[in-house]
Amino acid sequence: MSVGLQAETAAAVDLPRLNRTLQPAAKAPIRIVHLGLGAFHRSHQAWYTHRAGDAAAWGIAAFTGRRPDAALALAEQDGLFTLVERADGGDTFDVVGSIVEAADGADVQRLATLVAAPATAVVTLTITEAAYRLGADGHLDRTASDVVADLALLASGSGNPTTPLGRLVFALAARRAAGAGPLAVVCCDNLSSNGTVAHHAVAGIAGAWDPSLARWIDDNVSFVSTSVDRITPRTTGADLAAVEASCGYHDTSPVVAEPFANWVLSGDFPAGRPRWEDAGALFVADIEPYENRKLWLLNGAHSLLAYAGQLRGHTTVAEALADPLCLRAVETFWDEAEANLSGQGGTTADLQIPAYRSALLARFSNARIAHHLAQIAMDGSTKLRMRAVPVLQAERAAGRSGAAAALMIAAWMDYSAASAAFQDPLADQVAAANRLSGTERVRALLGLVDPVLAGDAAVVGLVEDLCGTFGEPAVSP
Ligand code: CS2
Repeated sequence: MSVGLQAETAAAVDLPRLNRTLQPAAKAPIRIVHLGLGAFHRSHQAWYTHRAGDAAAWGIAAFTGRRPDAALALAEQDGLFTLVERADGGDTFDVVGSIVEAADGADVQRLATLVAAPATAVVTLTITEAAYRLGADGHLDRTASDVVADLALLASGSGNPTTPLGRLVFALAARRAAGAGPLAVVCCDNLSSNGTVAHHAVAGIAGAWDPSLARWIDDNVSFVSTSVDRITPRTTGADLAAVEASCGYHDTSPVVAEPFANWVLSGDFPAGRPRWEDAGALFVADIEPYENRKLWLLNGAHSLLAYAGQLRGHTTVAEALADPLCLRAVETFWDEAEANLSGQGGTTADLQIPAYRSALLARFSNARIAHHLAQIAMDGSTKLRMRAVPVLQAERAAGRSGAAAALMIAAWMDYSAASAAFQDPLADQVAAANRLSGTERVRALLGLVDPVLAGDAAVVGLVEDLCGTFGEPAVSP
């Protein structure tokens, strides 16, 4: 929550502040530690925990990432916040009480204390796809400057790690030292096999610091894979005002989300977990079909709309989807994705793809949710590896062109050259590639997403031909 938003409404009205005196809500004991206290954590894992049948036994201590602001604002409300469920037909308001401590992510000692507490059974993560520091080869990039810096800090013991995974490794070392036993780490970021990715990244950092810690993690930490879903746009000043008008209190940290929510989990919880199934979570043995359906159909369409839509001058998902050129690109990409989802072990019927697709069209068209394309466009080099590359690879392996998946990559390339607001962990390399021209530029940009594809002249040619499909941009930052 930005300080600007707080100031704007605090000055405008004189209402009581939301807290546990105003809205009596007992604080559950801390048994979950969360890294990445953003809007999505609040609309998703915190909301599921709040609605679990045994919610009274499961409190969350949530840590911010780079800045303390969200923790400071939430701490003033004893962790309470309003969830605004925004349907086509109107808003409903619910106070969520599962976050019982909101802390600055830089407070690594507090994180270590809580992770080392025997009562803590679960660590959840929403730290962004890019924070796993995966190289294009799918493994931890140990040369990333912040990873190098954290490894040096851990080795020297001279300071606190600054990356979320460096902090988690530090805290897991404290748990080992305390003899507090096994626990589950639950990755809630939009990555394929996100539990395995989290495991590799954590083990990579731990192993480079202290191989015996990496072995302890392998033996004691269960990395649970999940598919998470709930469209959660950034909160605006108008949202704060809507809460005040409807609820009669001042809340600096409300979160707006669509009514739809989905959580599929796969893995063990050696120290227990809340009954999230009471709130609709699904526990499965094989998560891959679910995660591919979500990553390709929902997130893939999102990325395509983010780049194509902005190149066409649109600002929100709903606006972009109303543009026939963008809609056609999405439908064609979905056809390609679906052809490859269908191939998985006869799961097509369970996945109910036609219904899923039409539900997505309805969710994306919810014009009351102003989901900004610029928010989705960030970190594309990482996101495309999950959203476009697998479909493109599968299509080519099946002897087809993969042109719709390639179009998503081409639109990202055009956007990267056009946007003043381009944000990406590889922004410097992207800028350098954009100084090249023609085929060389396309090959260099593709190499940042997937070096193998960049080595395939036919794919480079396909992407190059598709560049410019959405016109020469007037992208607003
Ligand atoms: C979006 C996701 O920003 C993005 O990349 O695609 O945050 C998306 O809104 C969520 O995964 C929906 O569950």
